[in-house]
Amino acid sequence: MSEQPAEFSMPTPGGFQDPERSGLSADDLFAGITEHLFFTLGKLAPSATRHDLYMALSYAVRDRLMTRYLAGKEALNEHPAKSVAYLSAEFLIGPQLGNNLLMLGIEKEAAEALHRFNGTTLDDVREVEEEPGLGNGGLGRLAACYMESLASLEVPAVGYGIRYEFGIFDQLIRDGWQVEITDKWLKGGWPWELTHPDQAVFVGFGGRTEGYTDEHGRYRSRWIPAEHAIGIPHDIPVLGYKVNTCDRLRLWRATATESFDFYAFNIGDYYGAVEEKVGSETLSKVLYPNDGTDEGRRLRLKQQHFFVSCSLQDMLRNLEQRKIPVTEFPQHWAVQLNDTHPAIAVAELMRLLIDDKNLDWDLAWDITSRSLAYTNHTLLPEALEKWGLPLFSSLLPRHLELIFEINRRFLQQVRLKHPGDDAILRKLSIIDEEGQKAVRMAHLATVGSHHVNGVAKLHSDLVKSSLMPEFAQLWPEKFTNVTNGVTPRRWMGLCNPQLRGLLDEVIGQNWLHNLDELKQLERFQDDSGFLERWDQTKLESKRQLASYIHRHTSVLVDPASLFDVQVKRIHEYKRQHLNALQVIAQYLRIKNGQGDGLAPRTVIFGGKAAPGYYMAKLIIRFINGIAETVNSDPDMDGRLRVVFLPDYNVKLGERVYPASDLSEQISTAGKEASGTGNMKFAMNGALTVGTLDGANVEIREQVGAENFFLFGKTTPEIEALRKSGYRPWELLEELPELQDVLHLVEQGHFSNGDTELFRPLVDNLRGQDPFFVFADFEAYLKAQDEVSSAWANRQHWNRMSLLNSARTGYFSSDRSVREYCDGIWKASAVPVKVTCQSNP
Ligand code: NBG
Repeated sequence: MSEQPAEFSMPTPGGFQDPERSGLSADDLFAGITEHLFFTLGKLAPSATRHDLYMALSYAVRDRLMTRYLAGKEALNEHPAKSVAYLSAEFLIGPQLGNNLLMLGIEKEAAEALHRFNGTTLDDVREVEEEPGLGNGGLGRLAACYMESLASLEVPAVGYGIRYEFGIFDQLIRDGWQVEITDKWLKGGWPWELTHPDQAVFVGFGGRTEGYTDEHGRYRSRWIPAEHAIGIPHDIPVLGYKVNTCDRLRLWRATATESFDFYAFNIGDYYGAVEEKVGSETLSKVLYPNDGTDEGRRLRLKQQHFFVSCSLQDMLRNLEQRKIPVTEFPQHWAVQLNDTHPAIAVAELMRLLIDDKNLDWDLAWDITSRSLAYTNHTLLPEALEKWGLPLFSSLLPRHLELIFEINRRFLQQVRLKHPGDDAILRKLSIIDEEGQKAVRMAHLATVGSHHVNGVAKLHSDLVKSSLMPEFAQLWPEKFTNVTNGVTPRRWMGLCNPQLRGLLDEVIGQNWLHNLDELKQLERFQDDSGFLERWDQTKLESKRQLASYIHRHTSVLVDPASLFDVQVKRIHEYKRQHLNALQVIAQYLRIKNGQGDGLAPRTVIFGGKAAPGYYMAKLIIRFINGIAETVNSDPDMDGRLRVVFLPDYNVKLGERVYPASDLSEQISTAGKEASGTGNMKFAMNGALTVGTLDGANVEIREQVGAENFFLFGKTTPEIEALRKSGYRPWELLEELPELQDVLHLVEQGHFSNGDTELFRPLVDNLRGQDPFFVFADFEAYLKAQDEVSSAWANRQHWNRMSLLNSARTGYFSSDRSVREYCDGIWKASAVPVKVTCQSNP
């Protein structure tokens, strides 16, 4: 990536001592907090609550981002360069305060300033911060990591998405079951956003199209939408690590065009008078949990079109304001489609260029297909989006016309390559003609993009070989891989201060800029004194997690035991039930006096199940049943504990990763596209027990096979088993230990004698076992035995742990984002200079 410098001087309004509010000392921050308590919150310092202090400090920190936030825009005006537009229906950004302090390098100063308010600590205020749960899991968190790395690498970028009023639900556990309650992240006020109503955008829905002849005698089509919504941008600054680049997340909130229908009101219909307003505003009300049910499908498609249209119009307006011709769109915007949720962009950009900007088809198509690129995040058929034609045409009639034309031209290209092959036309068509006709969004995205990438080597290979082989054959150069990465700033620097301190001391501070520098740790691999310190930092994090566990679940766990952790969304393919069955096997061994070689373990689970996903919810109930029985059995004291941590989210992840010894990455091979939790664990020194799936494959390559507990069938072996007719009930006959485990479950041992509760789970495994739990069970137990013996030699374990951290530089999202910039976006750094106080 080449670099172009740009300079920005803040116009200085007179009269203030610190006109830019840029001072970074403890005194400056103290003044900022006091000022915001008084002027923004209307509070006097002595009566300020923790939440007030959190708000006031956040505003003071936000002030310190403003010069940089504005400077980036100015820099682009002076030196036009390509910006990345990352379109994503989800951004799981996590708490902002601590992260911004880290990025500015002012954690100590902020702590000192806060301390002057009755000894308040940073932890006190960070604890009351609500996190915006604007995503379901890995996909949304990845988008947040990428935005951070883009800013840290000084690349101009905007993350476009939806400002859901209600994000992912909060999870409670009642009687062992998951209970969902609405997430009210905005209830206490959220200080990190800037609303720009002046930049609002109109979006149409429904209605009809009509043909007409324009003044040049050309036949054209015009869309007459039945309704409109207005999108109002809410911007969240995304500051890079110790640089001046401050990118933006631009999230759209929907509001009605006419908030009040006076005619309806005058005839006495009060409800009718606000009906349209209520209708338009439900658009950005709630994030969809990914449970693949039909409910709300119409609203979901509306959400997708809403945010995509707002974002593309915003990009076009931006060019217009800078007097850049629309034909230069691809030189100025690299638009990334994060999964198929924004895939409607292919048709919407065509519509805007043809209908609004009056370009002809070929030019519009050239611009569109040179600007868009698509990332695929899953092979699971139920997650590949399709929209039935009746729904699509009633909501987006003009888009459907355009899609038919895109498809017609595309299929003509296929015909030339495969003359007379109707089967291939049916397979590749954007329109699924089988059964109820539907638009295949992955096909639309692929046809309209210049690159299509998977998110780990194995996954990208499977996209080419099994998901879209005919497409890959047609356009081999289009398909590529970018293995996921995570930001080391949040996932090591911020969440693991103990480890950060140790690393800063022994390898210097540059590793947070360049994670490959962790390699230097290798020189300590045989230094027993250092390994002891390594162990102590881990122990300290485990103590803190143990205290959290006690406060939130009342379970007492021993920080000296092996913390064996599986945190992620609950899904059958991720196989939390395989882990649970293995825990029962260990329990039985201990009960039967055969547990001598077993490491004392605390097995920790966490994750949300989609509200409509019955089997996933039953798995949560199952884990809680096991926990209750195991934790109340005196025979298990000092040997086994099981914990289900409620409400797993970014904030909780920050507590969990540093405190883990063993990372469970046990999905059925071929199912997990990449995983990113697996990387966070390894960076923080956890060893992995895992299958050859997703990015596990590359983690094992990097850290070394000898520092990874591998088990299980490979993707081709699973495929072969499926093809040969997998019969789990027969397999079970050869697995006596698993039989004992299942008998105990069926006898109601983990359900207070209730023999029915877990029957659907056991019957499903015995009868179908769609994710090959039985097939991998024995190998998994064996791998867990290896874990136990490795734990017995602590010096050796610590060495493996150290080597895991040392060799995970590759999984920094900086590396992934560089690959996107060089290979897909062709975007470069634009370093920004500011004349206000710079970073320490
Ligand atoms: C998820 C995959 C994960 C992957 C993330 C980020 C979806 C559709 N996919 O394996 O399941 O790590 O995407 O790429 O949420």
